[in-house]
Order: sequence, then structure tokens, then C-alpha cells
Amino acid sequence: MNVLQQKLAEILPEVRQRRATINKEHGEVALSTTTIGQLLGGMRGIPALLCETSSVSPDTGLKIRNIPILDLVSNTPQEIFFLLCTGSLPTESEKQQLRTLFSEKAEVPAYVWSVLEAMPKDSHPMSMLSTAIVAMQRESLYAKKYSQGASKDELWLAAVEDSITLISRISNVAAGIYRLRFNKGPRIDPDSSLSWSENYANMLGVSQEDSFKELIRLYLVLHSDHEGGNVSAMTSHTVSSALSDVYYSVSAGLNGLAGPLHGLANQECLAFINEVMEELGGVPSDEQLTKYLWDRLNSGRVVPGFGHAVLRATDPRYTAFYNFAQDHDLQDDVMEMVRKLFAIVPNVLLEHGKAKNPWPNVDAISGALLQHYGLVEFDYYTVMFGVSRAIGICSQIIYHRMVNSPIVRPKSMTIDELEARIAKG
Ligand code: CMX
Repeated sequence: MNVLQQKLAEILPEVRQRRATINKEHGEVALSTTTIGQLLGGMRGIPALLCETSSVSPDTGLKIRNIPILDLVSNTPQEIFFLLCTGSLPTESEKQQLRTLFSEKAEVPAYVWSVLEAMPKDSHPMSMLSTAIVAMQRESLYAKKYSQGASKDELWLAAVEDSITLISRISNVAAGIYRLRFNKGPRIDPDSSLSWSENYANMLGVSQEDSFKELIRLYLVLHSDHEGGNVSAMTSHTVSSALSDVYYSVSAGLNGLAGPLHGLANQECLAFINEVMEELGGVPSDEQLTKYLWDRLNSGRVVPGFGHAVLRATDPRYTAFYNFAQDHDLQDDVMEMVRKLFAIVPNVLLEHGKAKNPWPNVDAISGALLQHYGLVEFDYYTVMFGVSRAIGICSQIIYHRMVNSPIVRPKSMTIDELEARIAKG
């Protein structure tokens, strides 16, 4: 067993027991009633999923295993993966073993590069990432063990193995996609003296500044998980509940992340900032910006980067990035716009009176930081999000395979059935 499997094996009896006891003794406790509005409204607010890795509350935002994300901004993504899976941060010795494990598995098979190179040159980087992941499905230990008739109580070990392989490779694949898709020259090989996130930053070949490596580490930590109900996590969970392996499951989740209402929103925020500066001839005055925002709202358009479906305060992930920009004294026009928007938009949205949350979300700043270091290809931003989110998705899958969660199968209803239910009163 590797270091993560060992730790999980230690806690396995308690993890299984806790879920089983609640199910057996309190399975009939009602959590909510579902309204027709919720059924028609994207299942908003229906408690329907178990997620142990993280939670998001309206006032404090993301907590990983009950630890506020702002208390984890100095950790590495590998440490966060360990925390998501086990509920505790790794010891020094576990960290070392994890690092070795990740670097042993990092080599991307040659056929993956052949598949990517054969794709049309205008393929979306997210379609390339999803394709590369699903191409590696043939290597799934989980699928192999399943077909060999392994006991379902043991299969989770193979899910852990597959997850480590997938996560160690996804950053290499993503960096290769960046260089191939945007004509940046040959791929840069991984360097075994660097950590997983340092390697990713290095293989992009965008900047050699230490603070860029630091930014990538922070980015990969902040985007790793956001509880279970978002499109990518829920999709991966559903696919994995059919006992499809992590390659199938993560690839499916990435396809959801590629949507403009989910992972693609960060590039829209940066496009908005650039659009304001283009139309107003550079960084505008406070008065010009306020008028611009009102014109936009009055024409029925939203202000990107502000508001949230769950949060009712500033997204702590925004705060973490904002602090990074302050600590590293990042100065350019886009960063000035980010600071200006933070100062002005909430008051405008409050006066406008519609948005339930006038405060910034993580997307209001993440793209601006990447652009600052020269990563200017907007279409790539969601790939970086995907590299990070694979950590959370795999952790969630590992939990569900450990406790043998059943296949997901909610009830659907027809309009006829809904009307009949309404007629019954
Ligand atoms: N600018 C203008 N109007 C806004 C707004 C914003 N930033 N945020 C919300 N509103 C409006 C909504 O469009 C809605 O208007 P209607 O009643 O006319 O439909 C009203 O305020 C109430 O919406 P809400 O309940 O506050 O927000 P929702 O849960 O419906 O939507 C979100 C949440 C994020 C889609 C929305 O705030 C928005 O569109 N923000 C801008 C886009 C953005 O930043 N997206 C990134 C989200 C990041 C993430 O999900 O992690």
C-alpha cells in the first residue's frame, strides 16, 4: 500500500461505520420537502448529495474538511489532496512519500501526445484535456481489478491508485496542451527536483519568476474543491457511481467545467475588464466607471466576477488572491481595474438592489493575475481550473468508493405528472 492508501485503510472502519449507522438508524429523517420550483430550477437548495471533502457556507465560503480555505493558503496542492481524502494534513514523512509517489507516476504515455497532436489545431484546450484523460482509461487499475472480479470492499484501493496517477499526470498533460495549442515550442520535460505545482508552472514556460510558481501553487489550492453540488463534481460523482473508473469520471466532469456558466466564467471576467478599458481608453476615473456599470446594468447585463449562487460575502478565494497581489505588489492596468472594481461595484450593486450578493467571487481576480505574468490565452484558463479541480473530484470519488455509495438514480417527472400533482392540491 502507498502512503495515502495506508492512511485511508486506518480510518476506513470508522468512515464506513459512521455512514452506515446514520443510514440504518436515521434513514427516515426528513431533510426537506422538494417544491416544483426546485425541480424546475436546477434542483437549487435540495439537500441531495453527501460530500465529506468540503463545504461552502453563505457567510464564510469554502472550508476544506472544516478548515477555512484562508487558513490553507500556504499549503501545497498535494497536501490539500491528502487533507481532502483523509481529513488531516500529512506529516512531514507522509509529505515526502507523497511527493515521491507523484513524481514516480508523472510520465505521460507517448500515445497521449499522439492523440493530442492528431486533434485539429483549433480544438478547444478543454476538449483536448478531456480527450487526453479519457484516452488514458485503458490504464485504469480499477477497471482491470473490477473485470478480474475483485471484491467491492477492496476496489477503493485501485481508485486511490488511479487517482494518484491521474493527478500526477494531468498537470503535465495540461502544460503540454498549452505549448502545443498556442504554438509555444516543444514541450518542457518535468524536473524531478521540483514539486508537482512547481513543475506545472515550469512546464508552461510562461515565467521564471518565483512568484509565478507561488501563484500557480495558490491557484491549484484555491480551485481544488467546492463541495459536491457543482456541475463538475456532481457529474463525476454520478459517472463514478456506475463504477466507471476515475478516467471516465474526471473526463466527464471536465466536460461540465468547460461550460460558460461554470469553469469558463473566469475568462469572461477578464474579457469584461479589458472591454471596459478599451471602451473608456484605459483605466477610467471612479465617475466614468460608475456610469459604465450603471449603463451595463440598465441594459440588462450582469457585472462579471460579482455575486454568487451560495455565498453572501466576499469569496475567501478572492481574498486569498487579492492578498497575493498586495503582498507581491503587482502593479499593472488590469490589477488597478481589479482594485477599482472591488471599491466601486458592491455599492453600485447594492443600490441597484437585485443581486443577493454584491461581493466579488474568485473569478473577479484569477484571470487578471495570470495575465499579469504573461499567461494571456483566455481559452486556457479553464484547463488550469480543471487541473486543480481534478484533486477535489478524485477525493470525492475515493470517499464514495470507500463507503460503497450506491448508483445515483433520482426520480424524474413528466409535466403531466406535475400537473396531476398540482390538481391534487
Ligand atoms: N450583476 C448584475 N446583476 C446580478 C449580478 C451581477 N453580478 N449578480 C446577480 N444579479 C442579478 C441576477 O441576474 C438576478 O436578476 P434577475 O432577477 O433579473 O434574474 C438577481 O440579481 C438575483 O440573482 P442572485 O440570486 O443574486 O444570483 P443567482 O444565484 O441567480 O446567480 C451568479 C449567481 C453568480 C450567476 C450571478 O451573481 C452572476 O451572474 N454573476 C456574474 C457572473 C459571475 O461572476 N459568475 C461567476 C460565478 C462564480 C462561481 O459560481 O463560483
